[in-house]
Amino acid sequence: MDDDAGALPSKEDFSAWYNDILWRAEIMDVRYPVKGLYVWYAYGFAIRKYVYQRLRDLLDRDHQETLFPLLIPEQEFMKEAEHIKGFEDEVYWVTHGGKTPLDVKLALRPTSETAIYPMYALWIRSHADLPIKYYQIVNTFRYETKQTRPLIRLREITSFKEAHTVHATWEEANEQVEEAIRLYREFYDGLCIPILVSKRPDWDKFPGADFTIAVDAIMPNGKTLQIGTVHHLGDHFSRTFNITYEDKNGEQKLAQQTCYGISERSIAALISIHGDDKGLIFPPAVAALQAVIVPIMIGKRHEDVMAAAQQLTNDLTAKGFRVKLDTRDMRPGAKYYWWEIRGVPLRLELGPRDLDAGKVMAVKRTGGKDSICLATVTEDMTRILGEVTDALRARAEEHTKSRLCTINSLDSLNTSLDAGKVAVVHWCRQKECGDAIEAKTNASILGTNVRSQYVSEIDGTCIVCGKPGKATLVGRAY
Ligand code: A5A
Ligand code: ZN
Repeated sequence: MDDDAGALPSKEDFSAWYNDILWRAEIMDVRYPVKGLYVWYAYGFAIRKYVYQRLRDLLDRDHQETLFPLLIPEQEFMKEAEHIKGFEDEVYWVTHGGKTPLDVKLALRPTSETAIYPMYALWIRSHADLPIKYYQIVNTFRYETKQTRPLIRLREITSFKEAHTVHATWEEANEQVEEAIRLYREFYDGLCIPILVSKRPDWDKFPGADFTIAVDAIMPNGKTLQIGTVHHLGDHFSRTFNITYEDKNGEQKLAQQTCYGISERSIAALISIHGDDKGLIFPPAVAALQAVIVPIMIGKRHEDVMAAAQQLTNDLTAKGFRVKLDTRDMRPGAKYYWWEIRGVPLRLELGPRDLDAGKVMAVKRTGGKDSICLATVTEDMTRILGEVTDALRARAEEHTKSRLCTINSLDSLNTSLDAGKVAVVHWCRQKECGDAIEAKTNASILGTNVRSQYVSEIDGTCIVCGKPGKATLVGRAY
């Protein structure tokens, strides 16, 4: 660690903290010489591995993983009118092979509907082929014009999980939308990240969708981050790409589709929501290292302590815990600092006195320590790591609750947004009133049909026109 770099900024100054922690904890290196493209450090990539393994495990219950090409021919990309309108300003084009201009321009996928659906049209023949539930985890490219930020707004999204399902009826596709929301809830619950699920207003839905359900998290500064979306595509794409099937009566029908995606924004939220003034804190389920073992070596007991620490490391590893013995020639304090910044949830300190007492000191990254018996340490580990998880979840829920408020007038809406809150207002769902809210507050209508334990769904009167309105989330979004 570079001592000249001074201290980590306080998390109060969230954006400074975020930029700093990414390199200090070795998550992302932002020095790659292309705007909006960043490099995963090995440590950050290990976190990604565990986070995405959870996502894969959830999906693999009843989806299958596939892999489609990165390049999409122009004529396929241009087929679905709304989809093109939504993405045309964001597409990177490959126009040459070496010095030769290509006959057909090739888009770098900004998302893969137009790569996947022509193949679905070939694969799907009969109702017996349905449903299809495929997903892939790939890089996608979007020429973002808003300010790019590591893990949050990328021009190369390196970790784009996109699922694409096909169903016989609109209702079955709608049931899949619900299922995807349940999957995302479970995924984020595993990361101890509280989420707000809502239906985006029509003007903010995915280009080519019937409707979009979004998953937002509230970041430490009160801004919201969209960390997942589920889209009901209806038959928009099946019409365009001719995805039809023969139903039980021998009739040709248009298929109904959904798609849903999550990116490394999930990791941005993970880092941001759980970190503190000392650095990161990872929930044990996705921590690259669940515990670091620091031998405290004093005088003649050096070899004893090291042997015991090695034994402890072996035992815990054999039980499936991800642990590391830090044998570096550094002061223990410097090691503590090193692993605190990197968010390792538990530190096990083992010195001569602990050894004599048959104990090891377990120090939780969320606060508190516990002297535990070496003899039972493998059982105690599960409990203590569980306590860290519980503390993180409770803290994150507290944060989310404290950021939400219910607002009845446009003036107080502005004040509370300025104070870093996410507001629940009532809105009649008319575009003009929506525009008025957004213009007055420089914020976004996140959505209606809010499904959250934190938000009451009781109807009220529109904050602009006074007509009957639905509970609606309003926030300043990343
Ligand atoms: N085909 C569908 C799934 C799709 O593309 N949906 S989406 O456009 O909403 O993207 C899915 C998710 O990717 C978003 O909810 C957001 O969390 C994330 N995402 C979108 N653009 C991103 C960007 N430039 N950088 C990082 N993540 C992004
Ligand atoms: Zn209104």
